[in-house]
Amino acid sequence: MLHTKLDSFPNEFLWGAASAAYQVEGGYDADGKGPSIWDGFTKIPGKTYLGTNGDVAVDHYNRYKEDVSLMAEMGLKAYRFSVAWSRIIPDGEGEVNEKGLQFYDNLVEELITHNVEPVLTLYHWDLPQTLQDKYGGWESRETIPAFKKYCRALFERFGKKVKYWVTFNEQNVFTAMGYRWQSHPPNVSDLKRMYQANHVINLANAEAINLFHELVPQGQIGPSFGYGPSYPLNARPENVLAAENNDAFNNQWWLDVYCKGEYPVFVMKQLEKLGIAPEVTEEDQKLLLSAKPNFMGINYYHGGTVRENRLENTVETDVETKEFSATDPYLMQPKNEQAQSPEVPMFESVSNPYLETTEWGWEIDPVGFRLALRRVYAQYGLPIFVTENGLGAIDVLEEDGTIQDNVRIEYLEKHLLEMKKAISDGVEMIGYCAWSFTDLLSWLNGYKKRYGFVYVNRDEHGEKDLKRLKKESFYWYQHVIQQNGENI
Ligand code: BGP
Repeated sequence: MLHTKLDSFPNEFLWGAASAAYQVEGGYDADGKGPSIWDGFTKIPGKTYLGTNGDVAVDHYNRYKEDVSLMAEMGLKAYRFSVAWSRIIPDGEGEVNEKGLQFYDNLVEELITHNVEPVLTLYHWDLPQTLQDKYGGWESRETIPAFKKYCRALFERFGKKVKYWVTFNEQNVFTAMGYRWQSHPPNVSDLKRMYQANHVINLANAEAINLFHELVPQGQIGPSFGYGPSYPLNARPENVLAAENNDAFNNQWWLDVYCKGEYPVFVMKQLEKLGIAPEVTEEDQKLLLSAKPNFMGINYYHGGTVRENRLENTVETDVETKEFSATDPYLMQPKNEQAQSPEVPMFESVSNPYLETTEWGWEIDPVGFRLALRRVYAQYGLPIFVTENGLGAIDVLEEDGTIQDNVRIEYLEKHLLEMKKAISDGVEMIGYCAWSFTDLLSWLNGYKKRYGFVYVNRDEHGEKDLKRLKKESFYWYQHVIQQNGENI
C-alpha cells in the first residue's frame, strides 16, 4: 500500500558497491608498493582474527578484470574503491611510482569501458608506514603536505576520468580505533593524541577538497562518515539529553567541521575543560571554513542507544537492558568501559531492546537508515551518497556451488526500502554503494565475516583457488538495478 506512494529512484541514481584497497588488492609489495601501517599492524600477534592479513586478500590486484566483468554482468552503475597511497608514493612523500598509478589507470579504464562509474576514495586507512615512523603519521602537520602531494598526483592523473571522489573513509572510526581502543594502527591509547590527530586529519581533508576544486572543477568530492543515529533508551528527559550528548560527541563533532567548517561549541568546551582539546589556530579555522564538500558520504550499519551515565547519577529508574556488545566498532566498547571514559561521562551505551543483531552483535535497524539520511540532510543540506551499507555474515558454499544468502537479501531489501522512503521524504541522494562487491578481508574479522555479492573461495586458513562465485544476492541486486528500484 505504502509502496505506491513512494517516489521512484532518480534516473541517474548510482547503484553501486564498494571495497577498500587493503581489503581486496593483495600484492602487498607488488610493483614498488611501499609498506602501509596495516601491513605491519596485522602482523602483531593477537590483533586480527587468527592473524589474518591483506598480503594476498582476494587478489584483486591481479584479478581486477574478472571482477569488473562480474560488475558489468550485474549491471552495476558505480564501483567505489580506494587507492593505496603507498602504491602511488611508496614512502609517502617522495617520488611518484608510475607502476602504482598504472594499476589504478587500468582499473578505471576497465570500469569506464564497462559503463561502471568509478568512485575513488583517497584514504581508506592505509597510511604509508614511513610517514608514521618519520612524523608520527596524522599526529603531525608534516603529514598534510605529503597527503596533498599524493592527492595532486591522483587529481592530475584521474581528474578527467573520475567524477566522484571520497576524501577520508570513516575518520571517526579509524581515529577511535587507532588512538583510543588500540585495535587499529598506530595502536595507541591516548585521548589527547587522538583529538590532535583528528584535527590534523580535518585540516588534510580541507586541503584536499580545496585542491580538488582548483584542479578538478567539474568533479564532486566529500568525506565518508560512519554515521549512526542516536537514540535515548526511553523518554526520560535525562536519557533524551544523554542521546543529544552522544549525537554531539559521535556525529556532530565531525559533521559540523566537514559541512559548516567549525567545531561544535559544546564538545569543544568539554574537551577544553579536560585539557584534551586540539590546538586550533586562526589559520586552521579559516582553512576549515573555506573547504566545501559537494556531498556527504554516509556509511550506515547501525545507530546507538544510550541512557544517562550512571556515574553521574546513580538513581536507577530505567529497566535494565543487556550488556552492549564489546565487539562493536562504532560504540567500540562495553558500556562499563565507556562509562569510565574520561571525556564523556554524559551518556552510557545500552543495547536497543527493539532490535535484533547480526552474528557479530551489530544491531539491524533499517528504520535507523531513513532517520540517518533525514537527519544528515536536514542538518547539513548536502546531497547524500551512501558509500557503505551491508550485512556481515557467515556464508555457506553449497555442494552444488550456490550460496543462498537470503539473509543478506532481506537485510538489503529492508534498507533500500527505507532509503526509498527517505527519498520520498525529500532527501537528495546521489547513489548507494553496498558493502561489498566481492567478499573481502574484514579488518579484524578475517574472511569469516563476508559481505559480498560475489563469494570468494578462500578463508582464514588459506587462499584456496580464490575463485569467484555469484551468490543469490548477486542476481537479486542485478534485478533491483535493472528495475531502478521500482521493485523495492
Ligand atoms: C566500515 C569500513 C569498511 C568495512 C566495514 C565492515 O567501517 O569502512 O572498510 O570494513 O566497516 O566492517 P567489518 O569488516 O569490521 O565488519
